[in-house]
Amino acid sequence: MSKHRVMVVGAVGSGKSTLISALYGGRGEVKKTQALNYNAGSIDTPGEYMENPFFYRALFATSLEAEILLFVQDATRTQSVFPPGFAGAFSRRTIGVVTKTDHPEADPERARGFLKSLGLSGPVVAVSAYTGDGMDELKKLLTQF
Ligand SMILES: Nc1nc2c(ncn2[C@@H]2O[C@H](COP(=O)(O)OP(=O)(O)OP(=O)(O)O)[C@@H](O)[C@H]2O)c(=O)[nH]1
Ligand SMILES: [Mg+2]
Repeated sequence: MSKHRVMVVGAVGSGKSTLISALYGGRGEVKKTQALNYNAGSIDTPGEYMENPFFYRALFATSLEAEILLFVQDATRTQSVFPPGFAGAFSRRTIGVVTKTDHPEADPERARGFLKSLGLSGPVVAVSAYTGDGMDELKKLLTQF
């Protein structure tokens, strides 16, 4: 795994905590994230921090404690909560992650399209934390950075 600390940002219920659990090994069921959650390798953020501009300042401040930022887009969602160019405003390496590609209603290409307008410095990876699809690619990316 990456020696860098990874911060994960995205909408409520987009699969951030489940992704972190799949990357770093968590215990069983993931609960709703209520506050910034610091771990050795990761910083989990509540979806509300991305959905309410009141919290943007907290995201920017917290990002300074990470080296890589993951911007998560749920493949089942028909909308994006990210303002255009949002990732470009962070002085960190930024990667896009499409989640829940296993879901019957997933549209990974639509999700990729949303992430393209974010101004990411890195690539977009599509994954399923459930099936493990794409997870090796993401892990590899994180070790390369
Ligand atoms: N089908 C499918 N469902 C997933 C996947 N990853 C997460 N989910 C489901 O999506 C829901 C939300 O997952 P969380 O990981 O809690 O989402 P979150 O982004 O951390 O949400 P907040 O903490 O509220 O911001 C849960 O019911 C998960 O089981 C996946 O890869 N596939
Ligand atoms: Mg969470």
